[in-house]
Amino acid sequence: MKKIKIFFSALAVVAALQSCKDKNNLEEVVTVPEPQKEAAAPVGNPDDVKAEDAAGKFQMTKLPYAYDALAPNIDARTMEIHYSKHYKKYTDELNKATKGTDLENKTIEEIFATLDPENKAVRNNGGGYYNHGLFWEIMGPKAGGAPTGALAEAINKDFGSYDAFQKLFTEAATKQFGSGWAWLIVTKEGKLAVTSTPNQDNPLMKGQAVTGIPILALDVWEHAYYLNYQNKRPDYITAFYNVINWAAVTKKYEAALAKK
Ligand code: MN3
Repeated sequence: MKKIKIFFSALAVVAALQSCKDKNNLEEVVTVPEPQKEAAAPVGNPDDVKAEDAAGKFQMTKLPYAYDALAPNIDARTMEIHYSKHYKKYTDELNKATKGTDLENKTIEEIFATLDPENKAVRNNGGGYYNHGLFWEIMGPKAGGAPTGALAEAINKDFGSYDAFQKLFTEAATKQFGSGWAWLIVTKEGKLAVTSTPNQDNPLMKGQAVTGIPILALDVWEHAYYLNYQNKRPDYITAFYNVINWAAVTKKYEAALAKK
């Protein structure tokens, strides 16, 4: 009897070992599929994104680089959502708010110069449309550093030094409470100034405390940085200096001086 018991016990051990082996094999099979694929879902192409109203007065400014071109300073997913969802929405809503009105015959700058601040649909969506268009243009891959030429001279003249400008701009972006924008502008006297605005307002709008032509813009809405930086807005502002396309800002500066 004892012998039989031992025999069955031995069988049980062999069976258990076998099942363990099978389990291991099974686990291997289960864990083999590439988990990477899901994590690295491909981002889209900004050129595929168009305003809903193809015949609308306001069309999206082309993103002059790929969604992932500004990484790691601004990640691809943030750029994609920002451009294809937020910016597109402002563009679509601006077309709806101006269609069939006399605003449709004006440029966005002309609209801001005379806009009734109570016209919230045009103020918010027009601001969102213009501000983001500028924001995309003044950033770029392999950018950053400090400006050169005429703009560098003007920065030294009006702020004392590039470092002094950067300190002021960082402060304006950091201290803007809640959603808004930090700006470098050319005033009507032809001088450079740093300012900030709430929501989608900008310094071209009638009634702003500081007015002028924007040449550099930083979006400090949470949607611009939350995926990568969460609540750390100062880290996002620091990273922004790595992607400023100063050649593009200089062109804006020269155009602003010519418009005066
Ligand atoms: Mn934004």
